[in-house]
Amino acid sequence: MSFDAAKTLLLIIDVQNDFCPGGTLAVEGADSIIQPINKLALSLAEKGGRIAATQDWHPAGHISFASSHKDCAAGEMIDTSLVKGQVLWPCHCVQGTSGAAFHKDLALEKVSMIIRKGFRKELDSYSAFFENDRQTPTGLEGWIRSLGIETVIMSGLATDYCVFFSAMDCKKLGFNTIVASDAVRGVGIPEGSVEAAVTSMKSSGIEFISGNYV
Ligand code: VGL
Ligand code: ZN
Repeated sequence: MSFDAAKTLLLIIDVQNDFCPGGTLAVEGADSIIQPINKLALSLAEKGGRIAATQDWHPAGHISFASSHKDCAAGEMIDTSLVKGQVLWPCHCVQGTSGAAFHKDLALEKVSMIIRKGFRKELDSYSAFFENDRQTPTGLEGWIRSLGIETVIMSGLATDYCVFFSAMDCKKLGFNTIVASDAVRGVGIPEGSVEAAVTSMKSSGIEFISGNYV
């Protein structure tokens, strides 16, 4: 597969302390994706590509936190007024906290856009393109269209949530969509969700690559 690096965006999804070992919603092996992401970012930037990062950015008492609901535990699913089937999570990525900060080893120099999502108390956002009502845009689509981006490479956390929803939206929007397999990790809640996400991404025509491909 070939793509024009100058028309390619690397999207670094939610590489934040709360999703890394020691965080409140730690993804196993999350720290092992940082070097592959940094390498990709540096080589893509050298070839004229663009780099954007997302940050999960919730207000305290966010609707996706189990602690915001009476008698609910993390891992349960509820229906909210805006979203059917909202998974409840431990409190994570609260705006301005160290848990919401990027991992200290993530190379941010080449990042020219940071999209913060999930900042509305009553609405969660997994995808970097649309919030979980599946309608409210984050602005990423407009930004990359105005730059003439044709290909988006997905990296970061988590394969079965934010990476999955971002990649599926990206493909639906008509961009050539690639997941960098060695630069993503999943949470696996509920069990099997990573495998299910990979299967549906592949059957939607999303490509998977690994190694030194930029
Ligand atoms: C995410 C669960 C809750 C993610 C964000 O980044 O995949 N997962 N909030
Ligand atoms: Zn979140």
